[in-house]
This record gives sequence, structure tokens and C-alpha cells, in this order.
Amino acid sequence: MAIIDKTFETIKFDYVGGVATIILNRPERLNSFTEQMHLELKEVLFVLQSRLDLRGVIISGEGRGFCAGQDLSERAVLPEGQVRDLSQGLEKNYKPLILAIRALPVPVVCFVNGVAAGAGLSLVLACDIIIAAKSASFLQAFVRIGLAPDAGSTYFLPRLIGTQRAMAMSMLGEVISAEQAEQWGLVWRLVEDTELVNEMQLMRERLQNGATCSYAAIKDLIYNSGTVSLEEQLTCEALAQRELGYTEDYREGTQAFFEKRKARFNGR
Ligand code: T3D
Repeated sequence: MAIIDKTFETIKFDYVGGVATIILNRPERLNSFTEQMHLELKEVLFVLQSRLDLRGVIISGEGRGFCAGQDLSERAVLPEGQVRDLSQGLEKNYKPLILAIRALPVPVVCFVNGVAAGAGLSLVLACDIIIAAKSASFLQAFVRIGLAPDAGSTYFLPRLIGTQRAMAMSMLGEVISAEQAEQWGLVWRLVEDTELVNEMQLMRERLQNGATCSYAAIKDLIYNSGTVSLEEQLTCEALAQRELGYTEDYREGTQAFFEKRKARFNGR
């Protein structure tokens, strides 16, 4: 039985073998975020957070874009003298979205199928592994409309590609090609456009059969490493390894090694 028994308006969702696939689905507006899309993403992430059998999440977009950030038609120019408090939408929608993705104890893999702009790029950057189609592109669009990058972009981008590149991308608002993004380390790997769907399926199978407890520990260790000393990190690694050493997957992994066969992990 489906874990969420409904059809969404702005996303497609499925859940197979513990792996969730979320496809942003407003192709005519390059999958830009609306209030409705935020509601639907919240609903899905809320359900995923409580799934003990969750083993991975895949995010991509429908059509020629990945996500063009905030849908600007929800931000009509106000009459002279009136102002809009943009922090409200960020606190209410974007902050919980980015934090929820980061908090999932499983790999969140983004398949960037086309342009990722504004908060759409922030969403990409929040994911653990980023794979892009060769025709994808990346744009810190904010400066073009008089804003600063948000939804985590100023946190993720300098960490991934360095301060100079993050600064220039954000201040100049130039489109960065997938090839350039790969050279800078913004994405893990590029795939042919025609191969993206196939690669997604291969990743789904890989996550369904992956060492899920290892993934959770890896996520914790790597994301927390920036805020602790080397000594503390070594302790964290030892503690994580102690827990992993008790898992069925560790037993299976070592047994498979000695038997010279591929491990069959059950994620426990
Ligand atoms: O507001 C707050 O709550 C603060 C938070 C902000 C977060 C943000 O994300 S702010 C940044 C918002 N995003 C942008 O400024 C990007 C706007 N889009 C673009 O600059 C371009 O569309 C792209 C460079 C991404 C792609 O260009 P291109 O030439 O490939 O496509 P296009 O023709 O511009 O777009 C196709 C259609 O999608 C077009 O509609 P049309 O003319 O065919 O009816 C276009 O208007 C629409 N579209 C694209 N992006 C958005 C959008 N409609 C609404 N909102 C968008 N963000």
C-alpha cells in the first residue's frame, strides 16, 4: 500500500523499497516554488521523517527546469508605499524545508535535470549528493531581482566551491554550466541528459540495497565535522563506529567479504 494515498498538485511522489522519489511538477513555471508546493513538500517530508524503513530520497524536476526558485507571480509588485516582509516566507517555508532535508538520516540525492535558480539552487545544495544532466545550469538569481541568496545558499555554496566563486556567483548572477559546476565540485557527477532517468533508477536500487546505518553515520560525521576539533571528531568517529559495529549490516558486510560475494544489506 502507498505510504501517502493521494495525488499532489505540484509534486509527484512515490515510495518503493524504502526509497522516496520526489519530482517537482510545475514544468510550465520551471517548477518554481509556490505556497502549495511548500505545503505538499512539508506533508511528504513529515511522513518520511517518521518512516523507520526509509533508505533514501531522490529529488528531481519535471520538464526542462529543475526549479527556478520562488514563483515570482506570488510576489506581485505592491503599490507605492506598501512593503512585503520577505523573511516571513523564508521562516515559514524555506527554513523548515532545508532543515528537514538535512535532518533526514538517509542519503538525499538530487538529480538536476535543468536550470536550478534562486531557492531552487539552494534546494540542490541542501542535498547530500548532486548529480546533474549535462544541459543543467546553476544560477544565483537573487541579485537580478535585488535580493541576497537565501534558503541556505550562503551557507552551502562557499563550503562547496569556496568563498571567491560563491561571492562572484552571487554578486554577478551569471549562469554556471553543468560542466563548470562539476569542475568546481558543486556537483558529484554529470550524466548525459538521455541517461538521467536511467541513472535515477540505478540510484534508487542502490539506496534500496545500501548500508543505511552507515549512510546516517556518514551524514552526521561529515556535516558536524566543521564545528568540532580533530580530537572531538576522532571521538565522534569512534562512537559512530561502535554503534555500526553492532549492526546486522556490519556482520553481513564482513561475512560477504570473507565469502568473496556482494553484501546483501538490510539497512539494520
Ligand atoms: O520571495 C521570497 O519569499 C524570498 C525568497 C526568495 C527565493 C527565491 O528563489 S528569489 C529568486 C526567484 N527566482 C528568480 O528570480 C528566477 C527567475 N527566472 C529566471 O530568471 C529564468 O526563468 C531562468 C534563468 C531560471 C530560466 O530562463 P529561461 O529563459 O530558460 O526560461 P524562461 O522563459 O525565463 O521561463 C520559462 C517560463 O517559466 C516563463 O513563463 P512564460 O513566459 O513561458 O509564461 C517564466 O516566466 C516562468 N518562470 C521562470 N521562473 C519563474 C517563472 N515564473 C514564476 N516564477 C519564477 N521564478
